[in-house]
Amino acid sequence: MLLSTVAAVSTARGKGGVAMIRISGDSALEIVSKMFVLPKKTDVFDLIPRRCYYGSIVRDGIAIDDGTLTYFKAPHSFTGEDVCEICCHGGSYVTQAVLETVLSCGAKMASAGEFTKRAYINGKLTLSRAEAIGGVIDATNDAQLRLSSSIARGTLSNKLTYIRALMLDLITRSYATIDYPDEDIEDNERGAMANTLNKVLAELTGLKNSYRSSRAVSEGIRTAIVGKPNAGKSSLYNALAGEELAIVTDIAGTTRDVIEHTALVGNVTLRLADTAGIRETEDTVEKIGVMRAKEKLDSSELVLCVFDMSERESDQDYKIIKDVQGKSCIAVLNKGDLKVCLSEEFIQHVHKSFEYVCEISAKSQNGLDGLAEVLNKMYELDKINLSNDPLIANARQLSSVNLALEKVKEAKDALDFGETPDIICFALENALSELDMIDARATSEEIVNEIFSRFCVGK
Ligand SMILES: Nc1nc2c(ncn2[C@@H]2O[C@H](COP(=O)(O)OP(=O)(O)OP(=O)(O)O)[C@@H](O)[C@H]2O)c(=O)[nH]1
Ligand SMILES: [Mg+2]
Repeated sequence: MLLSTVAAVSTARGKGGVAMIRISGDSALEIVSKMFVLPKKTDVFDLIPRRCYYGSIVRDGIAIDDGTLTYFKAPHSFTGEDVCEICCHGGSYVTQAVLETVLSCGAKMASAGEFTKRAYINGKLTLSRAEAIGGVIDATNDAQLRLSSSIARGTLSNKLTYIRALMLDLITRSYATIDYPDEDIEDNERGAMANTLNKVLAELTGLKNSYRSSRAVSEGIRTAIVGKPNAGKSSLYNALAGEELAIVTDIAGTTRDVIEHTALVGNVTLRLADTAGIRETEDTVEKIGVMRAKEKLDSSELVLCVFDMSERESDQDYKIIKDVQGKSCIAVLNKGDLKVCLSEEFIQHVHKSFEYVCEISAKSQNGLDGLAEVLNKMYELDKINLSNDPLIANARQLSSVNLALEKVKEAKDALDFGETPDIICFALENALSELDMIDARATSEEIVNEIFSRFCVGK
């Protein structure tokens, strides 16, 4: 248990209907008894936990607001400590006044993420679940919310517990053989251990691969929209953004600056960049635009390569196909609402050059569903249920999975090469401690502090 009792405003800053001040620690009730007056002078210490009480908030003997008080008795609270939550009117000044009253009655100001950190320290949350609460708060679209909410509810933690149990079983079996050094591991025992090791390898590989999908949802993919002038890049950009952000005209060379916006397409968060149409030009400003478009193309992770179906192809179209070779790419055949003038030969060339091809009309927005499907497929989000499947959510977790995977492979090699059980055991114990870093059964205090400092105050 931590000694100090801390408080903070847990609702968002600014003016609102209601604000909530949370107080957590051994002295929560004592602090509240000095500033929250219940009708008929009911003693705060007699409150029934998890029931909401109406009363007055009093500073220096004068009521400054009225509101509600809910008491959560340890360990049945978010932090695992005694918690009191006071809801008052949500003006900035009144909220600050209530918080200051709580602080003057003996609470210390909570630091960023302190409530969640205490929940973790008191065993109410695993580290991956605590991190995911940050993801729920930061979510800006439905896919991100479903992903973070699922991890916050424990899907990843449960999977880790399952893998851990398999590994512990292997370690126990290895120890059993170590205890009888004269006996080698029997053949059927060796077979059973190999089976379990393969299961562990498959589970860890699944988690490792899941990062590509979860990153596409949470962090987003740096995506450049490229093509020759007038192909309809800005029209596509606007259609995906759901807003008329970029200027669209029938004049070739409209876009010069790179414009950026984030949009959810399918379940993939695209960090879109609309760029100038790529062509040879003598115009000074357009030249700079083309140079920036090429830079954006080089630094992007994904390219939406737009072709105009309503016009005969040009050398520029062939050149762009060459430029994007080796990049992760989707060919977008645009203006599907008009008569197709691209040659059959060129369309075949596109199908040969790109793994993914979509036909759309940026103007009528037809075919955008197909583009969303392709994106889900590319990032394997068509096979994943974001609300239920365990996924690795960040680079820290991925690094632990990779290290654990390496050690489990060492254990498997040792078993296959007929090494002694102590060598298998050693590799497995190392694998287990790497895996335990994810839910912080073995994470350093420094890492834990770093994680919680990214939260806002009041969470
Ligand atoms: N019929 C039809 N017209 C389209 C479609 N997409 C774009 N256009 C038209 O094509 C012209 C060029 O569109 P933009 O989106 O500005 O093309 P761009 O590739 O951004 O052009 P630059 O910025 O000049 O490189 C405009 O007149 C659009 O209205 C489409 O799907 N169907
Ligand atoms: Mg444009």
